[in-house]
Amino acid sequence: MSHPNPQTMGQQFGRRSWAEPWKIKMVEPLRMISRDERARALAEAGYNTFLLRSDDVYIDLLTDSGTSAMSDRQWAGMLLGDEAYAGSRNFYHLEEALQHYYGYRFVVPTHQGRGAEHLISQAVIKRGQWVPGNMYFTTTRLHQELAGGIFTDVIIDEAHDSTSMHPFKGNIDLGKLEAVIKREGPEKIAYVSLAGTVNMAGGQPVSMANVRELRALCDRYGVRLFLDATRMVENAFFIQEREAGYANTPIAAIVKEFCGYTDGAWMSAKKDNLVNIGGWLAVNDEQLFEELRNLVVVYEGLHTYGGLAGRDLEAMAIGIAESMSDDHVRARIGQVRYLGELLSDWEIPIVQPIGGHAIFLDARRFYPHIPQVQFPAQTLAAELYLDAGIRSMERGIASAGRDPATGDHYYPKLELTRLTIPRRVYTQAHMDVVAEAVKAVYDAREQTHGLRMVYEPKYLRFFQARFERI
Ligand code: P71
Repeated sequence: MSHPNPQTMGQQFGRRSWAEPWKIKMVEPLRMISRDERARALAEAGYNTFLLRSDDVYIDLLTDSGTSAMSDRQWAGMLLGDEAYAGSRNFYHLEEALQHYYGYRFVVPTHQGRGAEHLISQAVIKRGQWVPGNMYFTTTRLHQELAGGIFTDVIIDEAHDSTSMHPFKGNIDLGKLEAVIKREGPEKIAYVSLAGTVNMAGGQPVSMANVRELRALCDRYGVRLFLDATRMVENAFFIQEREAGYANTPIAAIVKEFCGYTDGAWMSAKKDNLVNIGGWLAVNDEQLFEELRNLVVVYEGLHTYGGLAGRDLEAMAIGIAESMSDDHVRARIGQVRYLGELLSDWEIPIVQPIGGHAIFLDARRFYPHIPQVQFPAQTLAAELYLDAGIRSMERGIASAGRDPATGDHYYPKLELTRLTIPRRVYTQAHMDVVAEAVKAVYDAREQTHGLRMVYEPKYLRFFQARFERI
């Protein structure tokens, strides 16, 4: 059969095609079960994608966390694991990589991001102190609250508007922050909690200008500034692309300059750093480091392994270097953008601009007839699974949880379903299959009803909550 106007996808988008800067050496077979089997699996999982078995999933876009493919070099590094209890050589390799690429002086490994969040929150927050941040992340805010802190959101207003095209929707509103500092007094501020490419805002970046001004503001009041570096490499890509003066600056140099304005960082290495498990905490203040190094032995393990095996530390050290490659980051974000552009060309409501690690479907606009208390984003995640075996994640009212003061739900402005792309795992053909499934679910939107929550656990309820169809 001949085609009237054959075009590659690149040509259809009006550009030369790009390809991933790697080739595949080992494959993992996928399994697709029937629609009836998916309906059964979904009901058994209480309409919660966290409760599905991964064997029942075809394309898994639940998260980019710990789901990356490691390189041949990382796998080779795993065999060089020095499993000594103390002083493993892999720790020193990790320490060197962190000092070299992120620029912090002192390093504490942890088993993953929330291990690091726990330690920094316990070490730095005094009961009743405020923690202003650029939107919240679930585990981050929970650890801040468990340490007695009061989180308050000081992100710019545009971040809460899924249609705003602001290029740096992750920025902190310095006016809002200064108002909190003045109202409470600087001694009541534990630290400013800044995240690169803000996850809950749709993977939206922070500009270099913003962190520079933030540093100046914090210095004026003697307030500390800590960074959630989980997706800071991806944030650097947006600075390179959008901020004047950075077009020819390598990703690695942008990351280092940005981190240089902060007093330290915590990290879920399961994202940017291309490992399946791992995290770290890094600070410049020696006294704080001593405290953290002491705390880590209580909760994670000795300060040279922090809950990880030597081989995990080695894979992380190598992953850090690989993650800083401009080609890698461009291909990674390019793939996310490819999927997003297809969906927005089909006028499917997604958060704009397209962020770094995921496409966020705007469930409010997708299902305008489903009220927020009937979990539109959770509903959309369930429908995508049912249609095509694609697993996504709710990032709306279920994730937001309840206000500890009133007991009522938090009602976040953003009611989103996240299609999160693992790094170096899926091909463009997988993205096409995903796009077509989203389109099919969108076309059937008017016949779709919401959900009611029938089981709600106390902490981070979205992981284990169960729902029924209304
Ligand atoms: C993501 C995750 C993993 C996750 C965590 C909680 C609920 C659902 C999914 C984890 C992050 C993150 C940021 C910005 C800290 C953590 C915790 N994200 N900061 O997006 O995105 O790290 O999972 O290694 O403990 O799917 P950890």
